[in-house]
Order: sequence, then structure tokens, then C-alpha cells
Amino acid sequence: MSTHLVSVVIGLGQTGLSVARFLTQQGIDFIVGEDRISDRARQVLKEMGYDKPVQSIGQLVPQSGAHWYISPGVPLTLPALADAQRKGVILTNDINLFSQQAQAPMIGVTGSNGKTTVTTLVGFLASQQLPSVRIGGNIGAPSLDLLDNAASCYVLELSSYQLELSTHLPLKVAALLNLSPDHLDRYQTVDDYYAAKSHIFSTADNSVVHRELADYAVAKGRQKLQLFSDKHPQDDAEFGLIEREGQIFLARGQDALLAVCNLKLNGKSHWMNALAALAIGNSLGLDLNQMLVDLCQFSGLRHRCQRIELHDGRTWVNDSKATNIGATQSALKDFESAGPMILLLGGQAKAADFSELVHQVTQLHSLKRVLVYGDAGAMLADSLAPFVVSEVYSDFDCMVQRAVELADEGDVILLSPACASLDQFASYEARGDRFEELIMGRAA
Ligand code: UMA
Repeated sequence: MSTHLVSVVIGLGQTGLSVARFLTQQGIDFIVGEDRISDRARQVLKEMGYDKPVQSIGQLVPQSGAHWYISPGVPLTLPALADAQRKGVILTNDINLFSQQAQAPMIGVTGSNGKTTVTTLVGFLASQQLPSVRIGGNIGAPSLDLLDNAASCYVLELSSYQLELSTHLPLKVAALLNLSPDHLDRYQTVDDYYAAKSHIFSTADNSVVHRELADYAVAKGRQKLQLFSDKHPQDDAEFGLIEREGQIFLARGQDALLAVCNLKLNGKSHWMNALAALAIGNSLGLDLNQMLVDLCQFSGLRHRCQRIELHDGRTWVNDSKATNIGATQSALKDFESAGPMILLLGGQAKAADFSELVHQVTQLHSLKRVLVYGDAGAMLADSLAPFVVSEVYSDFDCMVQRAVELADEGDVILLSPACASLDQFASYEARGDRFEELIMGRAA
């Protein structure tokens, strides 16, 4: 590979370390810009033989023609990055570097919700038919750590942060699942966020997109589309849902492929994930009948509309991964008919407007109680106040303990917070784990 005048790794989390590792393996000299280096990152750098000082991003001296590999969590609006770009620095990222190296077809999956489930499901379906399928990106391993000459394909979850700089990915299949407001602490407008997501289509061979979002792909010049939706398919190529003799089926065109009662995945949002995965697999050339057999074995991911079996006559749902209102709205649709609902919201707001969520909550006939917690608790309670009285807790544990007290047989207790976890937890996984410990009475 060609060496750049200067390679600079910006941010030393998982992504930055994967870039540093790759450049070291290739014998390419680099420097690092990082504002708050962790002890672990310092140690890993040392083990790579890196012995230069680590500078803060603002201290770096931009050189025209240099390549700066920006970590997804570092906003491009940082003055030092805007200044570097003005001075001729090429701002790029690990995904672009990966796409130049990867020999096997790449599948990219983006969307506001469900992308981890779909990426994992596509990876699972593909690995039943192809050897050495590698899965990563915004989930699991950063893309550069996946590089493998034996790989038959790469299935990547791609976030808007990654797609801001990955504007021309040579994807075999690009998929956009859905769009709803998120990350408004980073983007000035929802349209900026949607524009970043739509980069996924720019240079893709095949596009898979929800029917309502087809214009995003068409606007990027993509005409060969594989559509899916929750409606009756409009033509033979489209995936959707059809009802026959009182049963709902996953369908392609007029063909009823599989009754949803055969799936371990519950609820309409999961059926959409299954349809998207089938459409992606189909674009990739996987055998449809085999995918249908394998789909029935997939039981979903933890912390995503995950039912926790306590065998106590109540439906406990851990949807801690719902860190934006779109995810919570879809969980509400999935569980609104499952019984009287105790809804648990809150955490760290991402500057989202809660009005649409509030509207949906007020329309729920099954709503029994709303409990809110954390930094966003007061804001949520205020937004709900004209319509629904909520109980406000500063602490997550107190809120969950109250839900345990309130839960009667037949109730649905839904943790689907619509907010990030970071005010009280290291991650949404840690929040979901704590929820499970508390409801199982195992909390210390
Ligand atoms: N940093 C600075 N200055 C800044 C901002 C950050 O120096 O102004 C440094 C931090 O001190 C830190 C590093 O940059 O050391 C962090 O970089 P990062 O936030 O990109 O963290 P990574 O560990 O590289 O994780 C990233 C993704 N994180 C984000 O997009 C915020 C991970 O997605 C991803 O799994 C990982 O790369 C591997 O690809 C996480 C995520 O929350 C799961 N993603 C968002 C989401 O899914 O909603 C988009």
C-alpha cells in the first residue's frame, strides 16, 4: 500500500487502536492525536513500539496531503479538524482504509434501529452457507481487525459517524433499515443525520431499503433496489408481510414464505429485521429456502426487546438498547397489546424532542404507570405532565425496585428508556444487566 506523507490517528479508543495496529503491521509511520488517553491505550501503544509523545488533537500541526484517521466519536466540527481540512489534510477513517484492503465482498447495514440485530442475523445466515464470514464495524470488532484473506464476505454495521467520512464505499450490498431522530447532540438537524446515513448507497452494487425510504437510495443514483416493508409486497421482488387465514407470513411478492409464529423473534420490528436480512441475503446470492430454515433458529440479541423469563405471570422486557425515541416507539408498538404496561424511561437525553414519543404514550390504552429516571427524568416528566403523571426517580435502581413493587400478574414491564445510559452506566449493556439483576432479586 502507498505510504502517505504523514498518517495521523485521531482518537485512541477501539477504532484508533485498530488503525495504529494496522499501520504498524504495514510498517507505516504515524503519530497520534488524543485528548484524554487511557492507561490501557498507552500500554497498547507501547507494546506496538510507539515511542513518540501523544499530542492533544488541538496541538497537531496540519500538513497538506497528510491522512488523518478520525475515530467515529470525534466530531468533525472540532475546530482543529476543520482547520486541518482547510490546510489540505485528508480527513478519512478506518472504514475507508479497510475497504481499500478487503478482498471479499462487503455488506454494509445502517439505520437508526435494529442494525445490530440485522448485521448479526445476516452474518448468521451467511455463515450457514459461506465459509469465514466476518462480522463487525460499529459492533464488536472494528473493521480493520476483521481483515482476513480467507474471508468470504464482511458484514459491517455502519453508524452515521462512520458514514460521515465513508462516502464512497464499494459495498456489494448497502442496506438502510429505517430512520428516526438520533444523535442530535452531534448533528445540527435531523436532515444532517439522515444525509450521513444515505452515504451508504453512493457506490453500492445493490441497495436494500425500507420502501418508505427508497428516495434516499434513488437520490444517490441507485435504481436497482430491493425493497422491504411491513405492507403487502407491491411486486415480486419486494419483501413484506401478508395475512392468510388469520396468520401473518413473511412474504416475497405473492409468496407466503414463513408464518411469523415459527420465528423466535417476536414483534413487528423484529419481523422487519428478518425481512431486511432476507432481502440482504437475497442480494448477496444466498439460497432463500436455506435462509428461511436458519432464520427460525435465530433468537435475537440481548438488551433488544429481550423477554426475561421469570415464570411469574408478568412480561419483563429488557430493551435497554433503546437509546433513542424511535427504538422506544417501536417497542411500544410491539408490546402495547401484551397487557397493562409499566413503562420505564430515562437516562441521558441526546437532545431529542420527546413530543412524538409523548403523543404515542398518551395514546396507549394499556398504560398502567410511567416511571422515569436519570438526567432526562425531569424533562420527560415535564413533557408527559399535561397528559400522564409519571413518577420521577434520580436513581435507576430505585425506579426498577418501584416497578417490581407495582408489577401485578399479567402486566408488561418494559424498560425501553429512549435515552442513552451514560449518566449512570458505562453502557446500555450494563444498564440492561442491572435491570435483570434487580428484577431477579439478585442485585447486591
Ligand atoms: N476523543 C478525543 N477528543 C474528542 C473526542 C474523543 O480525543 O474530542 C478520544 C477519546 O478520548 C477516546 C477516543 O477519542 O479515547 C474515542 O473514540 P470513539 O468514541 O470513536 O471510541 P471507539 O472506542 O473507537 O468506539 C467507536 C464507536 N464509538 C462511537 O461511535 C461513539 C463504537 O460504537 C464502535 O463499536 C467502535 O468504534 C468500533 O468500531 C459505539 C457507539 O456507541 C458502540 N456507536 C454509536 C451508536 O451505535 O449509536 C454510533
